[in-house]
Amino acid sequence: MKKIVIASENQGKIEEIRPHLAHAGFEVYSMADFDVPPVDETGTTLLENALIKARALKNVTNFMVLADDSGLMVEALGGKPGVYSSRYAKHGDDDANNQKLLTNMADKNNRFAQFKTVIVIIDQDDKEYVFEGELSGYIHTVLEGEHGFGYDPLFIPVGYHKTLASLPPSVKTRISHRKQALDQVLVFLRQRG
Ligand code: ITT
Repeated sequence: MKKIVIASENQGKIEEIRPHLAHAGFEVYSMADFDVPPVDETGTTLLENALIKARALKNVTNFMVLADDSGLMVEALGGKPGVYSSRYAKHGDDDANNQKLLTNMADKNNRFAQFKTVIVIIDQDDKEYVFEGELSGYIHTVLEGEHGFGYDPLFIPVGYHKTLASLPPSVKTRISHRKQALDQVLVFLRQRG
């Protein structure tokens, strides 16, 4: 069976990616199955950070690897938290990040934002491939919903009236930034056979 490793420690992210790869016929592993030295995400773009994570994992396995770097770009905040989305608040957990975002958006009328995902695949021949996806929406004024992870309780996708965390998970599965990028990954993997 073909094998692939997801270069992530974010369980929410892994659970969104894993079923699609499994469905495509892969035996799916994550970084936790390997002994990977701590990775510093020192890049200034999502692509740089996805490459850093993918290459660090590729150093310790011959399997194909997949890394996802994502961020929330908020227009009224000049694109922040952006590439620093996971470390926006000092303590960097989801609750602290969401509270900081709410505080910084308190006086903002323009609530437009985009989730962006860059996925990097490194194959068995060390060739690197890049895929991107995005989802446009608005930052809500209160936290709402229990599904998903990260900024999902604050993000209302364009065309909807509830946050991603309040909508049925099947909606995020269908429309998310990650799914847009993954759809391209799946076509790529299918074509390679
Ligand atoms: P890995 O690097 O181990 O994959 P991470 O959580 O650090 O995990 P990122 O560097 O890509 O992942 O940081 C993305 C940040 O944006 C992080 O705070 C996430 O919670 C948030 N985020 C990413 N995708 C999201 C999504 O689909 N919905 C809500 N928040 C998301």
